[in-house]
Amino acid sequence: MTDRSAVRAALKSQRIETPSWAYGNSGTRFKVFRQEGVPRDPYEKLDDAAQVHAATGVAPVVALHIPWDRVEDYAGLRAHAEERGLTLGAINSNVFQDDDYKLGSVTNPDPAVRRKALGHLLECVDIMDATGSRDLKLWFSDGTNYPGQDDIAARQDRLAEALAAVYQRLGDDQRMLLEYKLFEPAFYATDVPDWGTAYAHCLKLGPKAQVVVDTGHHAPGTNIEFIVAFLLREGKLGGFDFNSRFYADDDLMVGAADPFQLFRILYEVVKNGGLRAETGVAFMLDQCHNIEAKIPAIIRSVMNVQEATAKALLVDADALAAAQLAGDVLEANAVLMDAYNTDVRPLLASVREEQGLHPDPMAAYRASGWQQQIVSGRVGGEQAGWGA
Ligand code: LRH
Ligand code: MN
Ligand code: MN
Repeated sequence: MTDRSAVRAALKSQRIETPSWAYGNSGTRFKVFRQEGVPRDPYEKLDDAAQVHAATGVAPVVALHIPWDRVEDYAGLRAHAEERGLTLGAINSNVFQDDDYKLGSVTNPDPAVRRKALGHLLECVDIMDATGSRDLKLWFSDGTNYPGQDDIAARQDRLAEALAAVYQRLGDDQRMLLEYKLFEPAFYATDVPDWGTAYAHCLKLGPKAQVVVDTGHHAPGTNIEFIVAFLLREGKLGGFDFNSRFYADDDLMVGAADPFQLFRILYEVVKNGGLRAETGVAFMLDQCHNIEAKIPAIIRSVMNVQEATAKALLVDADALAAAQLAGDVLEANAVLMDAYNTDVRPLLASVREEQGLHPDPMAAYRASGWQQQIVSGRVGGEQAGWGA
């Protein structure tokens, strides 16, 4: 039997970090469909994030992307967040949108380009000092398109050199999270293509370097929960970039394409202690809402993570361990599926009510009037968005 009060406590203490870029306009390489009322600057993105937190009670942290969220005064941005009950989360570096990075950023064969990229990464740590952020998230689009284009091993050397310089610059309470992605925009050899490459670099760097698992960054059919269990066991899982995908890096709402996979991932998190705050696992979203309304989509995504977490918490650990020890394959599988097949929506509704929240976050947002307010109030100015 699972301890229901422990389940409720765990659900109340989980924190889900939302990405600033999900609030802005975004699209595919074919078209950006602009929406009314979308934030015009990072401050307005935080105003929207505060609505997600108000409706769900578990989303008080907002990740930033530099330069998309570049402001004059980061301490001021932090104050703006804190006035709304928010804190600033991971600083996502961006060394992929500059002409100089055509052949790579930190792995570029040209040392001047490498210096420029490193300068940006170090600037991101300066920003973390001002925003109070714990995490620097590093994703490199670096790689090659054609066999022979560059020396694969030399690029690893250049990567290691840059990572070491950034690691040196981190403060005592800061971490760097290295994100991997199999392909895109490089189509032959990506420099950080998989968890093994990220893990090897992080292991060499030290305890402040950890791996981040973006659920959209694997080959189809990859067993992501295995990676999660392995990294947690090694103390190297820094966090997640949650989203869901049907084909490639689709960045759709987490839990929309494959809620069973999300459950399996969260089961490994729960089983291996990753929900405990001291492990530092960050539950971040990395999504773009290209055709759906943005704030409700983010609320729905937060709820999807909560539902998968609740199901994972409901797995009867004693019954599962007994079945596993007895070699009872069918019973072990049935114990896991029982939890997955539980309707946890009433449990989550009552947990929210206990926290003084509306039992249905989507209804709470609809009733708040915020959407009408931003549509009529945010006119003029350039709307911020992915790549803005
Ligand atoms: C790369 C990525 C990475 C970027 C974000 C916008 O595909 O997942 O996390 O920072 O998208
Ligand atoms: Mn990501
Ligand atoms: Mn991605």
